[in-house]
Amino acid sequence: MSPLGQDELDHLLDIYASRAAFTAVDIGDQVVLSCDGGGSKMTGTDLLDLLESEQRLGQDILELWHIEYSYKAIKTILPFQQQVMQNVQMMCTAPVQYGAQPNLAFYSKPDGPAENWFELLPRGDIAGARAAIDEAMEHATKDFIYVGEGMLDAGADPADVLEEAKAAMTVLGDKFECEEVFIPELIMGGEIMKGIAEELKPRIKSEARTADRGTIVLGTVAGDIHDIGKDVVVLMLDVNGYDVHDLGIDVPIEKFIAAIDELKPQVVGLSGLLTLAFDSMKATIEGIAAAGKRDQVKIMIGGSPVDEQICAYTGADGWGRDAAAALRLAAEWTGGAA
Ligand code: B12
Repeated sequence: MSPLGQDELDHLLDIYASRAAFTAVDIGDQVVLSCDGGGSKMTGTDLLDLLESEQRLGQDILELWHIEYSYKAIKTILPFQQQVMQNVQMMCTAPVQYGAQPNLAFYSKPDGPAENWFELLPRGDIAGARAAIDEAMEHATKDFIYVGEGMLDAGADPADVLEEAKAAMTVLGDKFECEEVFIPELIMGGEIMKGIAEELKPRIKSEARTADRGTIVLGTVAGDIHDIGKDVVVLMLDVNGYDVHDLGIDVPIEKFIAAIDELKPQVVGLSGLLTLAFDSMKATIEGIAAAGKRDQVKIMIGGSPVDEQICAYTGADGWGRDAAAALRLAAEWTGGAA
């Protein structure tokens, strides 16, 4: 596929920036489908046109996006999108992607309810600023849960809701790398993500199977304290009937070995997000082998930077991109269906 020329890029920008409800553009074999005008402008006919274009042009992803799912905007958009989602599910097989991005500034004055920390900080009111951020985070978490529950009501897979939230965390990570946000924002993002997972847990649990499918030990390897992704994996394995033992974060090799001794798991999962974690994973797997226990367990690794190459480097039996992959590996290794 040849790269787009400047004219075409400008044209695309016009489309994305336009207030039009739906636009289908045919450039070569591609089709760009865009819904940027907010929910209220899309009518049944637009939806049919969109689906027709999509099927005719072979596009299999339908995106329903709204950038700012926060505070004021969220409540009016969601019911509309729920309906669209239900229609889409009845009429075609296109996966529906929701966009949700946290913007804490929307929760502070003058638009939102919390005090504005950008005003409080220069006045030296650090405690007040901290309280205002906490308040904003509470609102943001509630709004995410509102969206999450709405998507579930409309028939979305609970795991997809968590994956959507994960996508927002990836954006945050990229911004951190470019020095657009800093550690406090990472912490806030982490808190929000944990809040979402916690709130969705009962909902996911009630929909999942509960058969006893085997024992799994999981932990974040030594030197790494990231646990949000590991917690999601633990949650998904747990609700799918595995007896999961979470060893926590920064887990030393000896603790994994002791857990294998005591709990006799079929599967051990190692999580890690730092580049440093690769060596820790390798050392953990070598430690398990040195303790004579390597053939007693299958070992899977995961975390955003992990791939096939890292899997080979560490000596793990498999790796997973997300909780669904962890579930597939566990099922394969314990002789069940994912
Ligand atoms: C939130 C966050 C934090 C929070 C963590 C809070 C917490 N309780 O976990 C805090 C603020 C504490 C933090 C600290 C640090 N962080 Co940080 N953090 C992140 C961030 C933004 C999001 C991570 C996250 O939670 N994602 C959401 C979850 C759901 O996704 P996930 O973890 O990928 O998990 C999924 C899959 O990977 C998979 N999975 C996960 N585990 C497993 C296990 C198995 C077995 C399987 C099969 C699958 C699997 O399934 C999960 C669900 O889908 C990432 C950015 C990123 N792109 O990942 C940076 C990031 C990981 N952090 C980074 C850094 C540098 C740090 C710090 C060193 C910063 C500092 N200077 O102090 C410290 C690390 C301290 C330490 N020793 O660990 C870098 C790492 C760079 C690198 N290559 O090493 C990243 C990539 C940011 C960046 N782009 O620079 N961080």
